Amino acid sequence: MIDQVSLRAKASRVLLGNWRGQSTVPAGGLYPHQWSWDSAFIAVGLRHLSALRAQRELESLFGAQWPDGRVPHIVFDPVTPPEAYFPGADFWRSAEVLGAGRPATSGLIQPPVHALAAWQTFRADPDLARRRGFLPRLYPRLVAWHRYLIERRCFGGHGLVSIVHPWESGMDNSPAWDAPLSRINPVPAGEFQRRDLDHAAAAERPTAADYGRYVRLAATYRDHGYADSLAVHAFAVEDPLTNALLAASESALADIAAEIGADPAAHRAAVAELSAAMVDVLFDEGEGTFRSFDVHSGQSLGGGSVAGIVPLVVPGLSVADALVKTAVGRRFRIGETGLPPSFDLTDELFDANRYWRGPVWFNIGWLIWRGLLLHAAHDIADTVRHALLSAADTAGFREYVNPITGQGLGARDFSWTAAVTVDLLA
Ligand code: 9YW
Repeated sequence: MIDQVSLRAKASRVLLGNWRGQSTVPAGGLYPHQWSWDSAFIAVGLRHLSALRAQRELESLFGAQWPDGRVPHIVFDPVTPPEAYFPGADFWRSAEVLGAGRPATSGLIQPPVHALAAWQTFRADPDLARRRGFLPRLYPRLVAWHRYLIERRCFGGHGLVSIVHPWESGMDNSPAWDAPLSRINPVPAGEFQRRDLDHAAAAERPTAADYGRYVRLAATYRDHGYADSLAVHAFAVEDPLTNALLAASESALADIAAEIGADPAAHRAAVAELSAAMVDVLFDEGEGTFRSFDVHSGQSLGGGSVAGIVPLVVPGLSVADALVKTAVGRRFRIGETGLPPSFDLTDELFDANRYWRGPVWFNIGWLIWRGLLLHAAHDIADTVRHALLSAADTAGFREYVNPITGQGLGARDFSWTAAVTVDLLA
């Protein structure tokens, strides 16, 4: 039995302990700055503890938005020593593109879950939000963010957004990226110093070769002034998670537009267009899952990533029943365990302890829980909810857990694990 009162108190302590005045760090040691999609999940939990802080969390992130509309994946805390995280502000050199006087950031993006979080944050305290002009101020920024994705990142000609780096997927070392990443020449390990291994076991993190490839891709983008042309990007992949979250966020933007007296029609149309393109290009009917599409090779990438069932979060998705079937089938076993592994349990590439190659992540669990509710799979959603709460309780708000044993792995006192817990308890 979970003691819900005590679990909520413990989760709140983690979340409030990681607050840094304007935003929340994902985890004190390993991730000492602000991360884009972390802040969105954090706001979803924080809204139950302080609606004001949840609004600030999103406002501070969008305060670092680039003039081209991109929302950077990391906003650097100026008072944290540079050696605390690699690659830091001196690697990304955002000031060379943006000029001085703006927050130092990375030049990559992360999945666009922010409009969804903004709408949830509004709903926690509409009076406060209206008094502060929260949505009228954020709406144009969210629109510019989505416009950047649609206008600057649709390289494949399918009306789908491409990510240009595994870090942009939010699922860094997913086996889904092995093939396109294998074409990249790694920067040798001696030419940069990883900081993640100071905080987590090497067996639970990406390998040295993968890390060298991440650095190569990021440095190339930087050296081209963060220009978005396919010629610059050796890695360009249409990923179901990114596109599904964009569609779900467009649906939230329609609600936001209606609330502030703007026209929601274009947002509703975008949901339908994105969802049709996803089904058309990325859906694998035989496997009952979405797969990424590699723009350079023109090939679908291997299935198996949990990203393939996250499109359950898209309202009105035509293939939702097939996804639910896949979720409860032998590859993910969500109906029995309630814990979605990040990769197919039956695949030889499944690795129960290594980062995005098998472990359960709480933000993904939360998305799947919402998606199951959205498509009326209430019993399975309830199983997921209970399993996530019990895993957070037993393992103590770890970054990820082993899907077989439930053992906690990665960073401790991880913010989105605590945030999702608070929201699931609400
Ligand atoms: C990194 C902060 C980030 C998450 C990503 C996760 C990991 C590694 O940590 O990225 O160094 O950025 O994969 O999804 O946003 O929690």
